[in-house]
Amino acid sequence: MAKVKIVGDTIPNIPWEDKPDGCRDVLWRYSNNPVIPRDAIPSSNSIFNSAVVPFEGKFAGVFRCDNRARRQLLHVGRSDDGIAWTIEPERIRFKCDDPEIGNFTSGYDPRVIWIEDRFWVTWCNGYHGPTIGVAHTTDFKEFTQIENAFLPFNRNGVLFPRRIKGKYVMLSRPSDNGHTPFGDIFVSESPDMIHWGRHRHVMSRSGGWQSTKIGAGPCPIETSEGWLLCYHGVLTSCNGYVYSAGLALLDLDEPWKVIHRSKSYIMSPQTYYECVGDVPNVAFPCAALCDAPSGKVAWYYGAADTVVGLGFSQVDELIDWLKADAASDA
Ligand code: BMA
Repeated sequence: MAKVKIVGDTIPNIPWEDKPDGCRDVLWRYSNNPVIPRDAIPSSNSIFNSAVVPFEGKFAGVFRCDNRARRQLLHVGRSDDGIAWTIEPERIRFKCDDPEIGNFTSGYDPRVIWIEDRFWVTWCNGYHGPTIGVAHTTDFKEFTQIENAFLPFNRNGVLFPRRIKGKYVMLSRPSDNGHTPFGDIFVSESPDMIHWGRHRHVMSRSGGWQSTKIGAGPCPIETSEGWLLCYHGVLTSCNGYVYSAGLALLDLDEPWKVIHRSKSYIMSPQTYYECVGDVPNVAFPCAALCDAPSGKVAWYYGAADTVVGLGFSQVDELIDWLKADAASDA
């Protein structure tokens, strides 16, 4: 029984592996990573930065599959155990009332979350530059796309799992049309998932591993201590960008208020499959499964823009680590 309460699902079959003896990590990696290879479907160059959710007692998700023309596309995947995945070879064809918006050019870095009566998918959508695409589904067969949430340029649009004070709430990271050498996290609200406003600043880039830019990762996890947010941070080294991940706790009612924020990364690219691939040195979390009663959290992250990795952690340990790290002089 976890000390910190997670408000969320019970997932008795959450993928899990106990922390190895002697491991000092708070977020430890699955011993058989990567869980999805780059060539899981015939057309793929790489499969990474992808989102999964519990679905009908099993698991489903939306996967970033860059094809061999190096076009960024979104595919459905399904799994009985959250570890062995079958990715559909055909990409998602969104239904959309407005051909201007429904004219899909590219999509990447999806997030998926259940809110009230349906799954919502957000992703980085090509519309005269990157912005935040939004669609919903109930069955992972038919996806209905609605308006883009924001003007270009924006990335890392990440929804909260419930309305706050009656409004849908989304984190995002305004950016540029390229590889964006800057970027901070903002939050916006909407009465209807179409009109977004009341934009508030959440947090800016900071030192070290998060000094170039930051962006929200998986959809925030509601806990008795606040919204637990895992976010990525980027360091510019003489060898290019390095993508690591850290944690923050946000106020439950006013999520632009940061209660704690990690100074250290909780995960950085250190294994072979995170350091070697199409874009070396990238660990990019996009999804978390949480089993509320046990406090188990399973994280899915893109590794080196090439494959999908899985990691595990325990909510009490995450919060204890975050508080200690935030208060440290790291
Ligand atoms: C970002 C996004 C991510 C990618 C990362 C590293 O700008 O494009 O999809 O993982 O760069 O290449």
